[in-house]
Amino acid sequence: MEDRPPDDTVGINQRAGQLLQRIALLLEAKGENPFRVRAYREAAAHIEGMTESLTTVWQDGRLESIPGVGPSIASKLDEFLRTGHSSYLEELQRSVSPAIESLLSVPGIGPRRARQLVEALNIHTPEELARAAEAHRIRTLPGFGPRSEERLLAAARRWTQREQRLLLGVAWPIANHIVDLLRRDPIFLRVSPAGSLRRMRETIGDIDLLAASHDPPTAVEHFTRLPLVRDVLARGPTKATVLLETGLQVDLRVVEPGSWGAALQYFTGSKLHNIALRDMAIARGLKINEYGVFEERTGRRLGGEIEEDVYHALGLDWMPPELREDRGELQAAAQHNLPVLVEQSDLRGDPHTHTDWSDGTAGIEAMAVAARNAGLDYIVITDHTVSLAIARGLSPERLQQQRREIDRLNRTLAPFRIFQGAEVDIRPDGSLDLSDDALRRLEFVSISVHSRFQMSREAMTERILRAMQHPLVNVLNHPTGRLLGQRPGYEVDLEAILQCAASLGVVIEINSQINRLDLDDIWSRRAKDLGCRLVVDSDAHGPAHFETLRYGIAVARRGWLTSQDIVNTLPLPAFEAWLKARHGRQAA
Ligand code: DGT
Ligand code: CA
Ligand code: CA
Ligand code: ZN
Repeated sequence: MEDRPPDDTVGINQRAGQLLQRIALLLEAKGENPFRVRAYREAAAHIEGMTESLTTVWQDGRLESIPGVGPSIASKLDEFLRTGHSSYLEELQRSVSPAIESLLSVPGIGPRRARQLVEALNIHTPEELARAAEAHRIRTLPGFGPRSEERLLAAARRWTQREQRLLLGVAWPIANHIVDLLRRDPIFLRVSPAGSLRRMRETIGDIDLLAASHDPPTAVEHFTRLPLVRDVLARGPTKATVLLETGLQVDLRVVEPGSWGAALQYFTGSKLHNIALRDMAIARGLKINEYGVFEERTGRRLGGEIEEDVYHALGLDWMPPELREDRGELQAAAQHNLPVLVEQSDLRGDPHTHTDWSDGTAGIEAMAVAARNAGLDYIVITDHTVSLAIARGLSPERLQQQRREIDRLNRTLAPFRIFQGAEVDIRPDGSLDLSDDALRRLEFVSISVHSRFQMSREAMTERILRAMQHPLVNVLNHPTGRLLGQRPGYEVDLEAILQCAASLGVVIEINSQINRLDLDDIWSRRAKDLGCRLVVDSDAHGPAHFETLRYGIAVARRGWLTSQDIVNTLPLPAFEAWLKARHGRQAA
């Protein structure tokens, strides 16, 4: 997907989607017709899922061909694409009180509760909400109680104390766009992401870029004059910090080409990795810094043009940035024992995708074609099951209808292969949301917790352990349920779950959705050590979402995983054989 248009499909489509989502929220706050609210949300979901840039669709006069977009929404998109803002949104913001809007930003507070809190208790901000909950003033309101007060308190605290870190999946496309722009400018000899972005951490504090140039001051000048720069916060002869139009902060440092490698190593970090590395250097009578590697006694420079110089000088193998967290990578590099990390191009299929049969935005064929264009040989369609009503979950009858369409498409799309699976809901008692008969008719079963997150740790652990015992289960999805920046995972004994998964042969998911990345890096590594195998999948709800596989792969790499650890690196015949072998174990 490297032939992305320069205006960055994901960026503009996501910003337009966010605009419509905000309008929907404010309309909801005003108690507007729910069908109108839903139309905005539906249009937003479709736009966020499109592979084509919204700009192109708009220029071709095809806005109204987008599902959910009628003349009224089209006119708002038109203004947004022309001017970058929406007078309709601004008008709505004027008519909804800032207090309501501010309270709506706390997860778990809808318009009705927001209005109630403002009117009854004169609460205007998440901070005031937290204080009122601490003073037990909320439990007295009609419709609230001690439990819901406790939950609101936790949500308000999380909101007010949330770290202002950006999702990797938001920062990465923007950073790469800037890197592309700089690389086209001949004053820059080399440009690379650095810092946590190059290490592909799940969230990013600020974007760090490194460049090499024979003329650093002019290079810095060119950087600060990029059109997407709103403000220059700091500037020197070799570095600058700028604020982008989007509010993002970017640090650029420019070095002479001779110290490129040393500087790249230094500014990639992590800080802990660098400190450990420096200690190793001192023990060998060496000194390393952002200019190079030096002999302590003589001051002689041993290298620094390429990153390998730094590691090789210490007898270490070069290692991928994802490993540089001081989690044993230096010892492994010294023993020439680093793992050969899985790469995105190793993925052969995607075992977690949705279609418009449930809450996806595209048909089965469009999803299959998008997966094929992303270089995959097979996908599993895993639409939701009935208990997930908001996602229009499928009944056994609907699943059978869907199967006929999948069979038909498999005849026309071969050798590409579509498998029929389902993302089966785990009920609160640990039973599955489909009968054994219906499960047996599927080719693949993955299971998820989507409800009752507030159970006790023991009950939640029991619930998931019981669900995994079902012999037809292939994969446990997003095992912790966390949403980055929104909610922590539910309370659960993950260690017990991973142990059980390893012994049952249930595969653990690394979900690539940019706000899930669930399991995370540390637990993925633990899962492997306990004997689990994993999948890296997109949970795509639209054709554009296969791009997010990059972020799930980053988690796997940061978890030291190789392609042998990831089931969907199997070629189609081997994957099919794995499904058949599991399916041979009949449900009791
Ligand atoms: P972030 O921005 O919070 O996501 O994390 P980083 O890792 O990008 O950290 P940042 O932006 O403060 O610094 C970028 C890199 O510069 C960092 O990964 C390593 C290097 N660095 C920064 N401060 C220090 C330091 O005090 N000592 C050493 N050895 N390296 C540092
Ligand atoms: Ca940074
Ligand atoms: Ca920085
Ligand atoms: Zn899903």
